[in-house]
Amino acid sequence: MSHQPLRSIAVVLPLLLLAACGEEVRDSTTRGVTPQADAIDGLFRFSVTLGAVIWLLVMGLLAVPIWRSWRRRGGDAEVAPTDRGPVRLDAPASEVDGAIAVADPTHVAQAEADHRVRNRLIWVGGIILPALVLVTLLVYSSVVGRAAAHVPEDGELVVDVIGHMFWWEVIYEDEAVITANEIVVPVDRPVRFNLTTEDVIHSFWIPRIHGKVDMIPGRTNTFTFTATETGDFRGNCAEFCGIAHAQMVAFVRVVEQDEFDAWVAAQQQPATTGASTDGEQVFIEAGCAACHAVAGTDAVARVGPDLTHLASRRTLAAGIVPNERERLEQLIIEPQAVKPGIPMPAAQLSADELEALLDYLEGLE
Ligand code: HEC
Ligand SMILES: [Cu+2]
Repeated sequence: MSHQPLRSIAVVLPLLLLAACGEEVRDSTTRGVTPQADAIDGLFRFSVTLGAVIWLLVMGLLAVPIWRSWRRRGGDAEVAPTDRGPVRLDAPASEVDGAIAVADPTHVAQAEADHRVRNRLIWVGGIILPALVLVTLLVYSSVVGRAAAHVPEDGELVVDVIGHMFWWEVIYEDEAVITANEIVVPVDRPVRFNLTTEDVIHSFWIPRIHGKVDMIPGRTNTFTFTATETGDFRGNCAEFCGIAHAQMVAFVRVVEQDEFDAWVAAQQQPATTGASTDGEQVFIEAGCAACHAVAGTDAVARVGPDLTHLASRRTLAAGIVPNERERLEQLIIEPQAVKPGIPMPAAQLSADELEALLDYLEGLE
């Protein structure tokens, strides 16, 4: 036998063990912060445990005949008293079996008993047990599915999240707030997400909040959750949607209710444009207003993210770079270098225009 498989195990096993030493994964489904995520995780753990038990059972059953045949060969070699003469160790298995059956009538009864056991094994192990396992999983997963679906609750906050190539539009209709990529919600209050898309199919997935929910053109999928912890919970588009699919990051930021109220109040204000009217001029003239909106100005387009309170966001281009002046500059003059595939043209601006534009954008708090 070649030692190749052993060698592979010797390499892979320590690697797997080492992987367990890693830092705690931030965005793991196993660390839910909502009852809905916990329910889904419970189903996952149950399925894995059940699978492991069944695997051990099957391996155990497989070991029985292997052990028996090993023992039989070993025994024959020592005793082998048949009227056909000693059984040769190198004889084929059928000949060995035949020799034993002729030699001892109790073996016939034994064979019949074995047959009955085998039949019972087929019935129980092949039909009844799998049916039970599948029915259990079906019932459990429907219970979890129901618990994790949209269950209308009093006082829920409604947020529309719309997928775009390659960013997330976020609308709080009742509060008259529009933002992008970073969804702020209060802790301990039911929140309902209405999910749809402006272009192709995307899938909205914040692992610690809820399972994946597809965003499908012409349809609105919903789910409700109640976060029990504050914090920033990250997720990514989970349905391949084009070149920048892997760079389509979303955050759900869970904050205390009063922090949420303050955030909403700030977002409802028109843009603080006082600082740089030159910059606003550049913004309009450079064509940015063809795709972006800034509340309180002539820019009202909704092709790209609403920039009214751009400076209040922590990241740019759907979670790809931190919201800093150099990054903003790079995004404007060479967007493809920041995020290949981004549907935003590079701006042609003089140094003065660029400075004014950056001042303006940084003033949008
Ligand atoms: C053809 C439409 C279009 C034009 C014109 C355009 N943009 Fe954009 N812009 C987009 C799209 C689409 C995105 C989102 C891309 C993504 O994140 O994948 C975006 C993203 C941005 C962002 C990041 C916003 C965020 O919250 O992440 C900024 C800032 C921005 N654009 C500024 C500008 C400026 C300044 C101009 C003018 C010089 C401009 N854009 C011109 C389409 C456009
Ligand atoms: Cu997507």
